[in-house]
Amino acid sequence: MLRIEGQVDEPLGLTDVDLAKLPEEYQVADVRQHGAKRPGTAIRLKPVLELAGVSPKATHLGLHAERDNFHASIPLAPILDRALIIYQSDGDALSVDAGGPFRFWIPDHAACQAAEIDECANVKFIDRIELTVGKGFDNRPKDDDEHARLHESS
Ligand SMILES: Nc1nc2c(c(=O)[nH]1)N[C@H]1C(S)=C(S)[C@@H](COP(=O)(O)O)O[C@H]1N2
Ligand SMILES: [Mo]
Repeated sequence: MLRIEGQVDEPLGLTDVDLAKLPEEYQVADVRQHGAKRPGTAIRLKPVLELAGVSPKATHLGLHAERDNFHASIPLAPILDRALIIYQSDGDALSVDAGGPFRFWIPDHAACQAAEIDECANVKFIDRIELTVGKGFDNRPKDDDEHARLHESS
């Protein structure tokens, strides 16, 4: 289940099956078209946020992965129209090997450490998306050494 909460009218919990039922126009059949290495079906972020009704006060999007305690908080405006949530592969729930059950995907992200919206923000294993006023909790690596250590450990 993927929870959408924080600065929203109505907090939601969505399964991959719920996301698959959203209109075809919001679906991306294969995220490899958008630079992903592994196959996967995705849904556009914006209609998912619209289901929850995002408060106009919200400025940042928190991407929370309890599984490995990895969290990112990124500005909402620059990614609202392009970010995707990868949620299935071949009609099945996305496997952990592919970053599932849900993986955030920004098609034209910058390299890690290059900007706030970077490859590190393509958070795997997300269970919660949190809208916040101002930047929220973020424990992405802060420099090249931390980033290198993260890659050694995973
Ligand atoms: N939950 C979680 N998401 C994560 C990371 C992580 O350690 N945990 N690493 C990030 C970094 S630094 C990179 S480069 C990419 C790696 O994604 P990949 O495993 O698909 O290559 O995932 C990003 N998302
Ligand atoms: Mo990375």
